[in-house]
Amino acid sequence: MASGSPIHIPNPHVQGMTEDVLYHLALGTNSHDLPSMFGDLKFVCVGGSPRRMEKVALYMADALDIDIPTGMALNNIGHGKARYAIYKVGPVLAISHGMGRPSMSIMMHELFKLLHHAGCTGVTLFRVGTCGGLGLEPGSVVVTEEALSPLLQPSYDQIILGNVVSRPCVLDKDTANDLMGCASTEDEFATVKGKTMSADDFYEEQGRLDGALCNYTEDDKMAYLKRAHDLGVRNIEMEAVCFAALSHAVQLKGAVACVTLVDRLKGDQITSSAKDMEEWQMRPQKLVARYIRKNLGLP
Ligand code: R2B
Ligand code: URA
Repeated sequence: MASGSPIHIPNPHVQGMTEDVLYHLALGTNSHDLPSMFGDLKFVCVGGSPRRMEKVALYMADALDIDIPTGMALNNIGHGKARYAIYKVGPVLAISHGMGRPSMSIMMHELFKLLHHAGCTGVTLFRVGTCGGLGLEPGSVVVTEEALSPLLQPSYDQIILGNVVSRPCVLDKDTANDLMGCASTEDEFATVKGKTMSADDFYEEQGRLDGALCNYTEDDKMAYLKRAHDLGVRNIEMEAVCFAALSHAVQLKGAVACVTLVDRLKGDQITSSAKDMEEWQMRPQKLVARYIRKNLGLP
């Protein structure tokens, strides 16, 4: 998308609506002045958990030298009425999406309409998340070069009006490369580029042996994970395909950076300490904050 173009919503019905209620965001075109609330947004960070997105917003405020006046808590824009947590710090929106693609998809539809109604231009999206790694030290960050379904195809399939509709998962190569360029040899973690497989489930669809149900062997699991690894998959999570397909469909540039919590070639259970994981989960946004600083021309 050209940096000055407004966000294109490829749905003619929305243009004819006298009011658009963004139900799950607890926002609407008649109830809120969306252009004045959100019109200056240039970067949107999405991630699974509401609490982590609050931390992302606070981290961005600090990294971008944006003051939150003393005594003023960061405002969750949905005021607890929305399904998702939404924070705005200057040109950055941080919004949670829950787990898996149904939850993410609802948020993305309403986010895109929010950006459209607010008249935003030149917005870049980031998913900052957690994942299981393939052959990586836990705590490493993977920047996604291509998002794949559990069939190891770069497509996002939905059933619409009783038909399977496949949308291509396309991520902007330049944004991924620029994000990779924000990694530093001085970082206490490795950042690698690789393909990301998105499953609709944490257990069986990710080939785990430790769910309540499992009717395959450890050899079956390893054969699947190795097949994915041989294709260049370096991490497994639950939203990159939806993120890539839907952002591409509205011509928004997006990139995905996730920290690995476990090496799935070695095990399934997530056993690292809460303290380590808390620190690791800051890592993707460290890269994104550097990207945003560069793009805002901050030293
Ligand atoms: C990563 O972590 C969550 C599952 O634990 C899921 O949202 C994902 O993609
Ligand atoms: N999130 C996932 O979806 N899978 C993992 O293994 C870890 C986090």
